[in-house]
Amino acid sequence: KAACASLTPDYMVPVYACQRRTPLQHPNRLFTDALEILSENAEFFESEGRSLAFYKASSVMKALPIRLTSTVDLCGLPCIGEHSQRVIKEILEDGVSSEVEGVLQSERYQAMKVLTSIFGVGVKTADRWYREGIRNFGDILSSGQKLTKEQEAGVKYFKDLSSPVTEEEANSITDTVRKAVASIDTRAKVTITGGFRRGKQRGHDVDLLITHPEEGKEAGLLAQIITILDSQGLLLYYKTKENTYTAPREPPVKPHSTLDRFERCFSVFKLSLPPFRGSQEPVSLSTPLDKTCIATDWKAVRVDLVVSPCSQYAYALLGWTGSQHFERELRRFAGSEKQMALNSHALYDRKQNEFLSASTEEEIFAHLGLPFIPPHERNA
Ligand code: DCP
Ligand code: MG
Repeated sequence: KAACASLTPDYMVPVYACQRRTPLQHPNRLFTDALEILSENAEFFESEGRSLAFYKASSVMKALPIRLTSTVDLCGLPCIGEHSQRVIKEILEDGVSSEVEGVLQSERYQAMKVLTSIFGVGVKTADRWYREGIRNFGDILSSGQKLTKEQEAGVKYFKDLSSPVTEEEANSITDTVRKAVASIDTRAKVTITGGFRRGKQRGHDVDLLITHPEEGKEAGLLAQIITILDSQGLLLYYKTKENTYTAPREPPVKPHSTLDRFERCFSVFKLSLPPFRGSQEPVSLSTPLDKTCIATDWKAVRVDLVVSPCSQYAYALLGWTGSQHFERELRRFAGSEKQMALNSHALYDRKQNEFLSASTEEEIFAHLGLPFIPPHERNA
């Protein structure tokens, strides 16, 4: 087609996000931010299909190597539906999308954004609260809502938990957990996963994966780690979940299920901070004693600890590195293109009727017939 004449091979974008390289930085942020607001807003209305459609369009644009300057450049790109094209066209012409501006101004979006950002509050709860007239943080407290223990922690530490976790803070927490783990068993291993493994400099939490080179020796580790961290006064809140994954002898029932069954601890850490960070006044000889570095400051940080037996470690690592969309696409690709079922525990081949073992992420990509995509390029 004539309209596609300007396309170069650089523009060839494969359909599945797990088939393409998506770096953290890309030149089309203006468009992807807009599309992701529409995706998020659709999610707030529990329109999963619409939410996914906008996200898919955004994700394709994140993989483009150059900045989009004309709708002609959209030609030949997958997953960018009519609605997304309209939004992109408007941004190209006016610099902004009126639909996105409308969403950002809407009372519902603003309220849902705040409410869902509270630890322990999902879209369903936020929606119910919204319908009861709750709009902001203060409304929750004054309405006398019955909160879960998790939500209580979310409310109590809201300010800290809504400020991003820096890479430095994530590394400091990882070190602390490593020390605790090493004091129990020097062979046990702690790996940072989630956004930080993909090269993000900020995140909403710290995701740590724990394993042991000897199968079975990972059992019981988490309880001991928690005891140590708790005795050091480092856990402001925590809740554990037992491992409910039994040795795979039958194929996964729900191939698209995103929940894994590893032993896990959702927590809020008390992270010590160096005193007098940020905008506070520098210390000098005339600084009153009570304003010098006597008390160390601290910050609440969300930390997830996940324990995997070493036989499932590669799958756990792949599943916990994300991005969430990259994971969703890996599972969709496995199911639709390869007749396989993938989750964070295993890969099942429905044609051969067998589980495919892997000790590295590379082997999993190879099982799926995909080129290996390193963590830094999984920011789909
Ligand atoms: N994950 C998933 N499906 C979910 C939730 C999580 O596949 N429904 C996986 C992919 C995520 C990883 O777990 O990358 C960690 O989840 P986070 O919510 O912590 O996401 P990130 O670490 O990617 O982002 P953030 O920087 O916000 O923490
Ligand atoms: Mg994370």
